[in-house]
Amino acid sequence: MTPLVMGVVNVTPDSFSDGGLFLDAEHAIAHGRQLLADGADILDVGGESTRPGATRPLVEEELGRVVPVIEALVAADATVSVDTMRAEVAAAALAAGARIVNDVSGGLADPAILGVVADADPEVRYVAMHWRAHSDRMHDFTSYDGPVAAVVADELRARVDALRAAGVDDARIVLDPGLGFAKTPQQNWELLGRIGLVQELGFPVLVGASRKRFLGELLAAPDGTPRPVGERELAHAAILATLVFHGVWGVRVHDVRAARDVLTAMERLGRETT
Ligand code: PMM
Repeated sequence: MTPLVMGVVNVTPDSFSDGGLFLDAEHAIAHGRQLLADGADILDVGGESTRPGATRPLVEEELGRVVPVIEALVAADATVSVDTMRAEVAAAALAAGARIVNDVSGGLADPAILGVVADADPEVRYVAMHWRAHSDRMHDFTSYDGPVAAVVADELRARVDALRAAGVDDARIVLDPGLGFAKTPQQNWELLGRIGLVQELGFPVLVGASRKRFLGELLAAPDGTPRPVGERELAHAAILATLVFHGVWGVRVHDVRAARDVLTAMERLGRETT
């Protein structure tokens, strides 16, 4: 089965413009429309950067960033997910037409988000990502008491327990190993190599490897300079192909066109090799 392609629409302040919120939203909407045209199945709209070291926006800032963009992309017939850790933002996003809550903290940052999901339309899905701490501190949490994939699976199982306790049906839950979140590059590779341990929990799995630092480090120049963000796509394509073989539910990517090319070629080849 071909995984769903989730395209990333970041609505964080645009360092190339001083046009303020309106221009940031306009850019994000245009970008989302482009990703739809490129073949995205889902658009993941986020107003908080979770890059390593990032500090958090105020809840009002996050709301002001994501809600207008979600409304516009829903109006363009997109299936929208909201990338947020906050209950208040999740509720506003669902009211604006989002169908998936993508919570990188798996409900740990703001446990009230689980109640928001439980009370939402039963078709609304929830992505619980593996997470240990906010981005400004996550590097202090890379110690795993055992093989990283096994510990991540255990900690995700605990998130499933919390979701069930909050009244969220299993059919609505998607799990994500959280590449790059409280993980060293080595741990990201181990997790990818043993993604089956996460899949064995019995839920659909989403994976976001696109443009992440561990790829920049893998492809670093001899002097150690990481490969620039825009030049990591071929390595990412190899990871996508592996994830297809593992049968993941979805992939979260920045370059939808490139991801779609990989999936299209694999589908075509698959028709000859059955
Ligand atoms: N990674 C980022 C943000 N949101 N959501 C999910 N479900 N999985 C991820 O791996 C994930 C995410 C950070 O990456 P970005 O800054 O490149 O968007």
